[in-house]
Amino acid sequence: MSLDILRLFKDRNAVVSGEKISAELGISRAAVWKKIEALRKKGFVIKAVPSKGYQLLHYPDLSPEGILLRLDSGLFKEVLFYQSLDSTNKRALSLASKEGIGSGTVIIADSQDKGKGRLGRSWFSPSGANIYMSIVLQPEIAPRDATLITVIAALACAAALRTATGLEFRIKWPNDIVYSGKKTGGILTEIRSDPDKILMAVIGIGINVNTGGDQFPEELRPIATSVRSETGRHHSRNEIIIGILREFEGRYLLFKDKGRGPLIKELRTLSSTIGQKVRVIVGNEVITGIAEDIDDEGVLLLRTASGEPRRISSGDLTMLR
Ligand code: BT5
Repeated sequence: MSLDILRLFKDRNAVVSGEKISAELGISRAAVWKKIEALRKKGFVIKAVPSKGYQLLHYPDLSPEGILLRLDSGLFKEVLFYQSLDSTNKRALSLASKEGIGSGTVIIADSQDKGKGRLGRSWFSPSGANIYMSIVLQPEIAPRDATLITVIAALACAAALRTATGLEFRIKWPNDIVYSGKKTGGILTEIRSDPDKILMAVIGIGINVNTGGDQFPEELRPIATSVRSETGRHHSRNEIIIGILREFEGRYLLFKDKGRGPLIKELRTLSSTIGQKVRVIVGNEVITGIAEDIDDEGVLLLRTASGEPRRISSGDLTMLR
């Protein structure tokens, strides 16, 4: 990564002289020029200002350097970027178990050819448009609070998308980010755990950012949407990723400080599920009823047509009209 040279461009629009870069990094002017060229090849737009130096005008749309430099985080320490992966979750799990990558590593890919949903389903993951990322975390959370990790991620996604677009994205229990009833993003949290301790959580986040509505496969068109389809404009993936990670960190610290109360309160406000008639599939059972509330553990409280109350901690939910 070229973090050393990029740090010198941290002040937006600053013109940094070749001389300064060369002195700060302890390299020759020719080596500076090579580094600038290498950055340009990666998609950084760097203007040469005659007799003054260089000005960084644009980061590439997806750049681990740009994320790390602007994140300034105590939680996220490393960003690994891949042009293409089978699945960022799969890579995260294998790096965590075989190479011991640390808590706070974020894995991002431009495309996935085996993007995973829950229960063996697949996640449509074309290149050049969307966010596919996995956060590796050793959370200080008891296993009974594991569902809270997905809640924190979903709230972070909704908040970051709201900031980027001004639109109110909502959360469809338990793991969907939706806008006007269509799925914009999904979360897949995978946990390795002892009975009393979460050893490792991999939090996979997929967000449709710039895929056009007609680029979704036919079967997804009625149920999926992208940020661009809703706002009518292109969005920077880096901006949204930085937003998600900042919002995630804020809520994770809030949880450690104040417990689940504030998170569940926010979830109830943003839930597209509460008050709706729904069908939930839990294993082989199909339960239909009104989703009445989400309790303090993130469990869905449902009342069936016969008036029976049910507590559902995980399942596949469809809204019924
Ligand atoms: C999810 O599963 O919603 C979790 C998706 C997590 C994807 C991320 S991408 C980064 C990380 N690495 C991975 O390999 N996965 C994670 P689920 O609730 O099971 O929903 C899956 C269903 O959503 C599919 O069966 C389709 O109906 C639908 N679907 C697939 N791709 C979609 C897309 N791009 N946008 C909207 N809906 C989609």
